[in-house]
Amino acid sequence: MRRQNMDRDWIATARTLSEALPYLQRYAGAIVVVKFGGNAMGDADAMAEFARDIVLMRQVGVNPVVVHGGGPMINDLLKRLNIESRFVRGKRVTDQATVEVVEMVLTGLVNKRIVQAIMDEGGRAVGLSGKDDDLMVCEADDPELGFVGRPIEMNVQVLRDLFTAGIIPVVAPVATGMDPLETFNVNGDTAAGAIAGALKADRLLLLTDVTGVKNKDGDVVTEMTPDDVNRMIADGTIAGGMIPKTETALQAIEKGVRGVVIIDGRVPNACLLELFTEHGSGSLIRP
Ligand code: X2W
Repeated sequence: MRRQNMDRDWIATARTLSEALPYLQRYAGAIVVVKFGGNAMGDADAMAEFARDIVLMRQVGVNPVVVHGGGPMINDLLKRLNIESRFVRGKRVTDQATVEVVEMVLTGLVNKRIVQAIMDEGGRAVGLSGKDDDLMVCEADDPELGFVGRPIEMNVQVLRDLFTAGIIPVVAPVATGMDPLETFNVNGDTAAGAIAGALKADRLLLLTDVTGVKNKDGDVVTEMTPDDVNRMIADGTIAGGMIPKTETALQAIEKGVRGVVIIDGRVPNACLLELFTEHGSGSLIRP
């Protein structure tokens, strides 16, 4: 409805849209892979807001791919089934019973929740896992971890087919092995990096619940090269959970991804802020 309304600065809203033009032009036709972690999914509002940003990206001509996690949701069901679980170097030790729960939770519950949220915002989404069309084929990462997979072969044509149809792919990090009866649990960041690498994506956005990569003084470093990252890992500035994330970033860049951004998914409209404003958010790693 058209009306006079002085409660909000509508002129500023129009200006914001106008200022986004160069960014909209830059990203038109770009491939952007977004890793949406279980911790970032929080409540229904956070999910709806994330879905809205993804639908907006698609609407302005970006080809987004959502790769999700769901660690906390897997923990919940394992607990209800009295199955104990532990992590080694950030990855879940995965036996046969666990991999069944992982597949049910990720490809069922979590994947479909995200698909529904995107549909609810007016987008078109299709959920798949690494098993669909052999998107991601894995081998065992480390015998100590059981059925944890390391991607060895990617077949991303199905994602390109979905882009052409205007459909947003939502990928659960579960994969098949060279033996088609095998199922592997893949770390969500690893899966997102492998998919972004195979697509030679323009951007990989790793949504986390920290503000980005910090220097020794605790300030977020807004831009880094792979050399900077290696130096910061070697001298201990990058530590803990940030190590696998930055390593994923380096591997993705090696495969041809143009830039990887580690951003705080708790910031409202984090993806839009990163892509369509001059401010960006979090830490950009690029050659
Ligand atoms: C993860 C897969 C889910 C995931 C797991 O079992 O929890 C491995 O650890 P977040 O929410 O992104 O942490 N897989 C091998 O990565 O979830």
